[in-house]
Amino acid sequence: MGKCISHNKNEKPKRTGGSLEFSKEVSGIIRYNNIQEFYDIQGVMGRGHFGTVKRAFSKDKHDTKGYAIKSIPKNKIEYRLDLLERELGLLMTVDHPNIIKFYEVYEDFQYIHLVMELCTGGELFDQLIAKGRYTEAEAAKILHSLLSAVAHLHSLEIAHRDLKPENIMLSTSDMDSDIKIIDFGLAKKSIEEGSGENTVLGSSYYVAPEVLQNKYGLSCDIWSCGVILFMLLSGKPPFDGTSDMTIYQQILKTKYSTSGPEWERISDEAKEFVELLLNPDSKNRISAQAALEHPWLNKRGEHESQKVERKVMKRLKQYTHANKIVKETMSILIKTMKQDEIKQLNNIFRDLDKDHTGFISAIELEQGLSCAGINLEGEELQNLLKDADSTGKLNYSEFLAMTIDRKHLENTDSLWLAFKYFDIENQGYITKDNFNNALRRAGWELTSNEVDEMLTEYGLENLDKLFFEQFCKMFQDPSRYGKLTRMYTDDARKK
Ligand code: PIT
Repeated sequence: MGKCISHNKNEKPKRTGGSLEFSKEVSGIIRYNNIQEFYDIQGVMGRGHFGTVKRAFSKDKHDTKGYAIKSIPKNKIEYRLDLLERELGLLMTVDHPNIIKFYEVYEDFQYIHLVMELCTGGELFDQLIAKGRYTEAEAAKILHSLLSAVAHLHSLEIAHRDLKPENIMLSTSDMDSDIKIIDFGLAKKSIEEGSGENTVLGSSYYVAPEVLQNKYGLSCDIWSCGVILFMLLSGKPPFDGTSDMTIYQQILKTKYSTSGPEWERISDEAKEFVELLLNPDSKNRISAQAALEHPWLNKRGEHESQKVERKVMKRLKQYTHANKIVKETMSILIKTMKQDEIKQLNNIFRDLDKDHTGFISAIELEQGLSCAGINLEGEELQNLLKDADSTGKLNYSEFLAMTIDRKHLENTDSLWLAFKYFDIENQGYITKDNFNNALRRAGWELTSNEVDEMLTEYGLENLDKLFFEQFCKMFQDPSRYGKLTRMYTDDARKK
């Protein structure tokens, strides 16, 4: 650290010298290509910790989804590389419908660019100012999403430490848009409860009293959720003042009131919930997991997941019969899907995740399937989870890959993007090596015999080049897709 960074624009990019020295884990994912070749970067959407966030579109015209790119000037972070590394590491770890999705990272001479999911609805903060206050049902919906994201973070022992309406984005500009937590610049893994960090973090209104006293843990996020809820319901902060100092004094007194005129029409259940979140005793404050069981959150109203559940669960069952190329292609395709297409799946995911960890266990999956009238035999269920990953649980991205509508596999525009992912050298065709490498990148271990076997299924046994047309045929002939892939999985199971 403290290394000199060259800003000489004529110098050719190289991995050492001008580049920052990240740990192995993080440096493995950094791309040193010119980001402008891949993205058309447009206007500024916001400013966060170090750097600006701009809206961007992929240069691939088949990918119309849109992205948010946060560009951090390297000269601002050279002394705090550890912080950026921590932020990247955390963004790579988390995986939840209400947490901003992180796609890739580029480094050039002047900047580190983080490519992230695009939220087009702006900050919850701006909406709060425009609206003044929310109905209980609207506030309950926001708190439910917020707390399920926090429960996921806390299950990974990650504290966000800077939850505030400025760091909560609305996914779309729809009235009932879901929320996404952003900005992991202050987030930290494994802070011991009550240990503190010798720094006062976060914005003054939302800071927990124990943070000011420098002995805090994960539960400081719950306090911030309490302040946010207080503001959503009443339009006012619980602890106010004319300066940071006077606000801190109020917070340390931990006295607030839910009895002013703003609270007259608010239910007792809501007030009780606010009090549970704003418990001054951080050790006994309600956990995110327990808060999600609070009856007030049922006020958010019924969503539509029941109707689609059976269809989604059927797709999940079908997934066990798909081969690895199909599976990997589906996981590539979810990257390019727009938020409105996956909104229902988000609800179903949260419904299935009964213990609110952001992972679906074998028991939760079995219960979900049987509620939808689908019975999976023990072995089939185990296979489904084994495919997902080694932990025996499904995470959010895996769940999406398994349940997206198969119609995406029939759409040539989507398939083109997947094809390009396999064709990493941009040759216009895919070789067996490309397949193998792409599958390995995604964590599938296949021998060259197994790849041959898979290609034989499609009548492509003597292939050394697979062109786009043939690639599409692999997905677009459902009779063959069904029968042949089943043969393959049966075979594989015998091994
Ligand atoms: C926006 C719009 C959008 C995403 C973001 C901001 C993301 C910001 C962000 C900043 C971080 C971080 C994660 C996400 O760790 O679609 O205005 O520092």
